[in-house]
Amino acid sequence: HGLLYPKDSPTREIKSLDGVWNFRAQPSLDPEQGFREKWFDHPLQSTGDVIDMPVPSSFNDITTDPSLRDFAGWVWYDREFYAPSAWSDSRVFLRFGSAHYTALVWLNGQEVLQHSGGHLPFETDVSGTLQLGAANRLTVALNNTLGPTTIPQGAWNWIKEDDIYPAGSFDMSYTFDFFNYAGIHRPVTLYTVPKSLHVADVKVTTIGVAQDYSSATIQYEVNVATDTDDFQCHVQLLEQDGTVAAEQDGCTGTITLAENPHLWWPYLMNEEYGYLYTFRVDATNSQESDQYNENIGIRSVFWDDNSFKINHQPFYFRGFGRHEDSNFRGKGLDLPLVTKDYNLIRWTGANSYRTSHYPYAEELMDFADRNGIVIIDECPGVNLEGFKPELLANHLTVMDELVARDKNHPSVVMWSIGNEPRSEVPEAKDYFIKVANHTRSIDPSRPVTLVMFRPFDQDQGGYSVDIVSINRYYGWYSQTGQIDLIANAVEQDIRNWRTKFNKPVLVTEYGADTIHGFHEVPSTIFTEEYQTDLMRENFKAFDNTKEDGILIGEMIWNFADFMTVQEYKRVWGNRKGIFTRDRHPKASAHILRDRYWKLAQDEGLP
Ligand code: E9O
Repeated sequence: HGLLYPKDSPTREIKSLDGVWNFRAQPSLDPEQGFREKWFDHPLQSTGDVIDMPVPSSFNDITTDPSLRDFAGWVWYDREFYAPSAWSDSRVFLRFGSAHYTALVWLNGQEVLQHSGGHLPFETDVSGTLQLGAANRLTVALNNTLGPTTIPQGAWNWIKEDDIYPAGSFDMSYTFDFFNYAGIHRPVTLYTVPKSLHVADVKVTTIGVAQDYSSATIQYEVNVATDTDDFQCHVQLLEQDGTVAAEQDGCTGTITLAENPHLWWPYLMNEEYGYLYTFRVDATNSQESDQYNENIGIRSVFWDDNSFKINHQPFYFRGFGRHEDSNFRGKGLDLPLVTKDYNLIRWTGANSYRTSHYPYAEELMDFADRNGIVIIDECPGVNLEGFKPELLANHLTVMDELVARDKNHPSVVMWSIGNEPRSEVPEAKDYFIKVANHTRSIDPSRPVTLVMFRPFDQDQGGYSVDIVSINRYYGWYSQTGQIDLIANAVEQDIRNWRTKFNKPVLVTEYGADTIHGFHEVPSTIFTEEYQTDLMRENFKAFDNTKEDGILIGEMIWNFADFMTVQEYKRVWGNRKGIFTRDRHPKASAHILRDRYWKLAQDEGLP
């Protein structure tokens, strides 16, 4: 079964279970209590005090309770809902967009789902458990604890009990800086499909775009879940205005659009950026049929040792590293924020971003498709270390789940198998070659990158990749405050990576923490002037290496300020945003905007 995004259609109905749920955190001294007392067997309310918790949202910033903000362990959610009796002719699936990190799910006291991994969807058929025409109770136990083999990794430690710290004191640490927000982060949905057959998965790949754009070919594969083999598929490709561009029978096949197809173009590369077709599938047997409508874009991605191209044209990434992060909601899906962010991205003239450092909500990916924003799709393998077989197994699974979810998004042009691994150790080489090759085997249509940060001569991860991505902080984490040393160092460094691995190079991070409203001339660190000075020096290095055909893109760290773990090096989070956490522009937003629009103009605006 695939993990198609739940959409309604003439044959499918959707019911959202988002809203205010009951919630209870399980004190760390007795993590088993909820399981021992079978909290999933009764309304959570009957087990003791519950509080209101919105879904989707992180739970950390919702209350005033400090122990909940930095909580580690099990939390419990439940809610009641009705399922209409009209659903008796359907199968019903229960789907979570994501829940961080390990989830157990019960429906009416019966365990129906388990999932580990905080950023990808999971679902199951609940037809047998759901009570139609009656009330149902859905219970979720969720654990945000990270360990040595989870992706990403972390450590949960009891603090030794002594005369200073009471029993039950603990801390949780992790290898990355962003705050480990937890909760049911994305929509919870029930959806129906016909009983005897349904479209379980659809995969559509562009396999050819003519050099003169006069024609294009896509290949498709529809997976139908059914018990019999007397069924057929009818597929239609619909233009944005609804007219039929092509149609044919068959659950697998190719379609060639021979008369000037509408290609999917990145933002500012063509007037018709973000053009989407609807790929409509009707699966039918003698009794009933099911329809699913997938949005697809027709575009080619090409890469070799010297170039990266979309629709045969060199593509230079003008972009951002980002986070899913905001006040109150933490990492919970927030559509007003998502929409605002896309408007700000377009305002800067950017054409791309990386989903640093985990897969973002499916709703964001759809926005990227529609807005022509190009995505480097990153798995949650951030700052990995140790490289043990069990970690590798989980890493391959998360790549499977990520590619399964995002394979049809035209915006996704590259997979990132990790960010800043401790890849100077020899075992990193083999580890990342395995992850990269596995990713290529499930999706040969996109290149693979790994984002590296060790010195180029020590790194072992780069042997695995098609595109070398590097994070560079001259003037910040090294030679702090020395603006004059930046340009040459960055340029030389880019050239060194190119020489070592002989692949196109992408700078996926550079930047400086900046408190908006701090000003100083000459600039000193944390002022808005320092951030802009540092950027201008980096730009010099980018221009020189771009001209030599080495650099294929630049992404500033970060789009917006974001929350981190509490530590004395961070003042209310990581402040490298060019927007504040509330999305107010710093001076840097304006100079980035000038540069990105200038780069777009040099390429020739449509
Ligand atoms: C990853 C990103 O998630 N790169 C980090 C970003 C940062 O601002 C973080 O938010 O810290 C930068 C890594 C730079 C490593 C330099 C190490 C120098 C040690 C003194």
